[in-house]
Amino acid sequence: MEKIYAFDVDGTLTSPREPIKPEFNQVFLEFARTNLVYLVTGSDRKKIAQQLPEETIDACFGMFTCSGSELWAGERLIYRKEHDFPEGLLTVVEYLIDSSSYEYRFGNHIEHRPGMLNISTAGRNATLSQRKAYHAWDSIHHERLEIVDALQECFPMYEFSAGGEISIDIVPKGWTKAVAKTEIEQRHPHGSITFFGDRTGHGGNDKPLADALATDPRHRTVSVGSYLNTWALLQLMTQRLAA
Ligand code: M1P
Repeated sequence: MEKIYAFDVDGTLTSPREPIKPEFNQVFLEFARTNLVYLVTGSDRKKIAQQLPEETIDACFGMFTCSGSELWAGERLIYRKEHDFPEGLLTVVEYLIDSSSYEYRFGNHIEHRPGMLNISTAGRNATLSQRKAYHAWDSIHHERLEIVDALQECFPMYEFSAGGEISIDIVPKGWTKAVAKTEIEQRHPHGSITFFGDRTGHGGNDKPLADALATDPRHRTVSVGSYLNTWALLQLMTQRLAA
């Protein structure tokens, strides 16, 4: 059976929004060159290119961005799905951002991406230290999970998930990372998929893919705590595959 490996990026190959560590990149690049690897991220291509070298993206068989609304092979766009989000949803999102009890706002609170919205009460213009401060606050106050649950109740035709450190991804129902399973299976009907993700729990944006993979015994999900876990596992797997 063809072995396929799929990796989330933020929190799984890198710290959220940070570049991959050069030493880990060497390990991952070698793994991607010798195995069939896909990336599956909520982020867009521009952001991932700030975090992974182009040669690493190129070494992967494909990269699903915007939660599976785009598929890239290196710099070639294979497909893109778009969606117009309704005014009503945007109004509620604006209200929730305005009424957040987090005391700082850094700008760029609603980002439109192909097939998805990314929203953040702190704002995407937060610097690395500002995003870490919000993330620490959110870990205590659980604002993002509360917003996810509230929006999910009001808008059942959409799916909401907390991805990286400061934001929430919004997609039309079914346009989650689970799309990657369907797309990979179409391209590799006899493949077994092993997916590495850090947000596989309640409200996390890796959960829909992990849940979809769990319906088929050929596939499995490895939940990691950070890129350091992924790094250690890849080193172990590389040694085993070589033995
Ligand atoms: O890939 C995980 C998430 O990474 C970013 O999240 P944040 O800015 O909150 O750390 C975003 O690009 C988000 O869309 C993505 O899901």
